[in-house]
Amino acid sequence: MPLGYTFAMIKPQACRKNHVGPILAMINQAGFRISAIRSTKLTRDEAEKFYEMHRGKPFYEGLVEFMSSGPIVALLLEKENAIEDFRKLIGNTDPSKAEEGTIRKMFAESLQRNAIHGADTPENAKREADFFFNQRERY
Ligand code: 3AN
Repeated sequence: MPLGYTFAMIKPQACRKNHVGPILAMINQAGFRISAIRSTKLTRDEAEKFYEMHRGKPFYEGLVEFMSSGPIVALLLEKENAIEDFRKLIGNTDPSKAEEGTIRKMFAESLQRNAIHGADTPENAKREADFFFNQRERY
């Protein structure tokens, strides 16, 4: 299903604050079907690998630390035009710039603790989905 899916991840601070339920409801209301879902805690190594493309950036160390600090919820989401529509639903990386009604506007605390991740290209969506889910976990 080319371009018909995206990968998303609810970040540790949003899980800790019990925002998983409301965020999943917003995702469903926006027309996404949950094709795979798993709650897990990333090891430091896994977080480093997941954010490999940001290695060397000033925020990389803090990001890896934060993303391995508690449970996350990994999601494979199906919808037409999923990547672009999901990026619209979550809003700007920086919550102070995110539009009203977006997930980050509602649940993010800061640029780092911004509640949710959404893949930005088809290549990354595939890489990230394969990182978390095998074929038997996708429905
Ligand atoms: P997005 O998640 O919106 O695609 P990316 O891919 O640029 O944003 O960054 C990945 C993650 O790194 C962001 N979700 C955020 O948690 C963190 N991040 C990005 N830029 C910064 C920054 N300047 N300071 C702290 N954390 C950042």
